[in-house]
Amino acid sequence: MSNWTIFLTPYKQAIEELKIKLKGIRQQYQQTSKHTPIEFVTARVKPVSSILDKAKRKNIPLDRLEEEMQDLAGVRIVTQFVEDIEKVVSLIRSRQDFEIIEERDYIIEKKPSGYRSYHLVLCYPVQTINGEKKVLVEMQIRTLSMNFWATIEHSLNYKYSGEIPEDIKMRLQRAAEAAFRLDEEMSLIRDEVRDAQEIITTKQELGG
Ligand code: 0O2
Repeated sequence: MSNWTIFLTPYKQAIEELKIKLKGIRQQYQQTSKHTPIEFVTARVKPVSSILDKAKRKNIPLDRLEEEMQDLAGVRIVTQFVEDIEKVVSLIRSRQDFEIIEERDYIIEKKPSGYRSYHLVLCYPVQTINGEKKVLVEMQIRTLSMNFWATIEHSLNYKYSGEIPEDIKMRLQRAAEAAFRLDEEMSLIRDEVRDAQEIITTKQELGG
């Protein structure tokens, strides 16, 4: 690849636009004092060193990255409750400004590591000075609890270069189960939490 900056520019633009759009959704919920299904949004363009590692690992030729590496651009939406994930997915499905080309549900079917998250691959049109360019964007939707687990597991994977020792792997599996139970417990008290949050939002609006 002769110029990574130029190659990755439309991906950068796609994630910046998606961040603004998702923050817009969050604000609209807050303005109506309704519980927002979006707690926060993060996004990144994959660093060149990670692109090269993944291309090597998955045998992807560098001239096929656009088509075959679906997460050059990544957007992560974090929710409070598992039920919010469905809400966000249906909001995304109803949009007219991009196309969904794939959905992977690692919540119903968690990964062997214990990883849980809902993945969507979008085909997102970016307007450039040379016309429209469609890029793939991977969107990950997960709860705070799933995000906590995935963040810790990701750091450990990095530390051990993907070869996490068996005893730590087992602890991670147990932690994944605990994270799952936490989501279940939180769902059970969801209405109470939502009422409290709506009261807080209304108070803030009244300057109380
Ligand atoms: P990053 O930027 O470091 O997060 P593969 O990449 O081989 O796992 P595939 O088919 O490309 O698989 O897509 P998949 O598994 O749907 O999504 C890949 C991304 O999901 C990963 O990106 C992670 O962000 C996340 N992910 C998937 N499995 C796990 C897991 O077991 N643990 C954690 N912590 N995250 C996971 P990358 O490539 O790791 O990049």
